[in-house]
Amino acid sequence: MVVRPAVRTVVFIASLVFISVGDWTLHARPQEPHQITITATKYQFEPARIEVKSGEPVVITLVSEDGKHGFACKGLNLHNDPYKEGHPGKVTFTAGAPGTYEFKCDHLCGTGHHRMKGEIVVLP
Ligand SMILES: [Cu+2]
Repeated sequence: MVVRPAVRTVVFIASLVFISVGDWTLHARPQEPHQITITATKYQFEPARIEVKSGEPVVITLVSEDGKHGFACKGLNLHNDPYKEGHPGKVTFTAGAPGTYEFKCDHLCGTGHHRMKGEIVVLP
């Protein structure tokens, strides 16, 4: 069987397009967010230290076990309205520049409120 040069060229180009589109769809998939749950109790966060990678999407679910608590991380410009038992909060962000950023409870929750701190470590 003789394949004409024009047909060979069309098949070759179609193969390149097929390979390119396949490669593009592989890389176009959105990255699954790094899911982290932080539990707040009087007067601590658990875990109090979390690590994320620079550039990765992150979802932090904030769970309270004993009343209203807050969450704020000024260095990463994160804030969540007070959350309470059965009504978790959620903070979504993409980790920026590597570093260590303090977060704290920003809802006055009792005498030990000032101790409710933690840190988000953004790794390179
Ligand atoms: Cu508090």
